[in-house]
Amino acid sequence: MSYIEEILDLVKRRNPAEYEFHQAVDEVLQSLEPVMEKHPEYREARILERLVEPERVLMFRVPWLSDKGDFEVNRGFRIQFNSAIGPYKGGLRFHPTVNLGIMKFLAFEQIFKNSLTTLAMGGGKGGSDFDPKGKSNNEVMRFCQSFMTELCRHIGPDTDVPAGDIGVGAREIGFMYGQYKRIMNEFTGVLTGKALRWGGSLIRPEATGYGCVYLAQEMLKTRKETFEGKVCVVSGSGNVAQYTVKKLLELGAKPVTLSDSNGFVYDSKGIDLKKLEFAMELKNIRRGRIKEYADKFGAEYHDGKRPWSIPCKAAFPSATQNEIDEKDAETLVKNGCTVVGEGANMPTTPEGIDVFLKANILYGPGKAANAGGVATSGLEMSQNAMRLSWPAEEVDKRLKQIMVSIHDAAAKAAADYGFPGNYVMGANIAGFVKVAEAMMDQGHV
Ligand code: NDP
Ligand code: 2IT
Repeated sequence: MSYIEEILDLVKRRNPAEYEFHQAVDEVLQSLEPVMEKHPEYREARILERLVEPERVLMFRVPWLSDKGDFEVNRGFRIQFNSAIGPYKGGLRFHPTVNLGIMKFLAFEQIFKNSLTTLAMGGGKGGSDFDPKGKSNNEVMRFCQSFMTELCRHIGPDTDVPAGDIGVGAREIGFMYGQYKRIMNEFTGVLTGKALRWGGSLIRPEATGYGCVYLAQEMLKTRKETFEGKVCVVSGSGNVAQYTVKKLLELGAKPVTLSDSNGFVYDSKGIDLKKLEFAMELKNIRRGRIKEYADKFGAEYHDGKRPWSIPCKAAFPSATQNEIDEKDAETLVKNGCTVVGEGANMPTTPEGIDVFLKANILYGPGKAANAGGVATSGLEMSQNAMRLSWPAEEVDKRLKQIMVSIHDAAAKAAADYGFPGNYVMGANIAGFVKVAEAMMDQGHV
């Protein structure tokens, strides 16, 4: 058994049934084989053994009262995975599928993603199996208040700074911030993704989608191509999907799909700005189903399906983990897809990734492609610390610079280690080395 296999075996034994966590660790560790060969000092210092063990795992009860007066109980999590290069940073996910393995996979990914951003942020993630769907505003508020009543003692602007993810947007961040402030009696940048009026950053709502398209644009440049006229397939219809579509439109591309957990819409005429506005109002305010888009604009609706069968040049999975399997990847490649930008975290299964890599397409893994969101959260933290706010152009310029630097760092690391064009190897290696070096500097902690 190789050293890497030994570590994987240890992770599986020590964390039974945490399948998504195993998958995320497996992918990263496989990429690190050449790094570990080149740096025997990492093995001696047990860097990998330490890296796969979270610094702290918090799991707590979240009791709340429904509108009917029923007692409800959910489970809350915060994984403080690695603080070698900065305070823990990462989103909160509220979704009924949330469990310990999903939280740990997301927090593990976040370590390397945050490292790639060039900013000083460690890796963390949290959330709950609470389902915001179908809940009233007051129920969501009571849940958020109860969640923060426990979480507040574990976080802080220099300790751990949560933000949004699936099911957590501006509304939930507002409710949680209000409760934090009330208990701790301090107005600080303890959460990002805040509303502009009280400490949020311009461009943070747009950042993940915009950043994902910026990274894809950089990948396309290496083949002297642009987005002009390219048909794009996007999954999801939440924050990341919405702003991915918006940026694609600005660059002259033709996005044709959106989806939610019930199915997808295919608009062969293309989703334009007006239709996007409708989808945003539908999803962000009325909180309805994407099928309404098809009903309103006469587009096709495919119930219970994902959009990968629609022929395209570029695909942007922006919903959830493992939404592209081996077959989907084969279909995409067969239909002429040459660019994949992962807005979601770990949306492609390991078998799917192999298909993309073998086909030598421009495949931008989530760690690199969706890092614009957390990077702009980092910029929100900087603005909060200075008690200043930058104009949109300034934040967008910095976001773009960061995405270019992530692209270049991943491309360089891949080439340096003999895997030119392999952004999976590149992102994992570049993200890891900075964290490993910091851990070496700080002793055996
Ligand atoms: P939102 O809650 O705004 O939107 C999520 C979208 O994905 C919705 O359309 C939702 O459908 C769909 N979706 C969620 N879970 C599933 C599922 N199990 N099966 C099918 N569809 C699903 O979340 P975001 O847009 O913020 O997040 C999307 C992805 O991007 C996630 O993987 C997240 O981790 C990742 N990400 C987000 C960042 C951010 O800044 N927000 C930053 C980096 C990554 P429905 O409406 O039916 O629930
Ligand atoms: O997965 C992610 O990077 C996020 N959900 C954003 C995290 C953040 O702290 O902005």
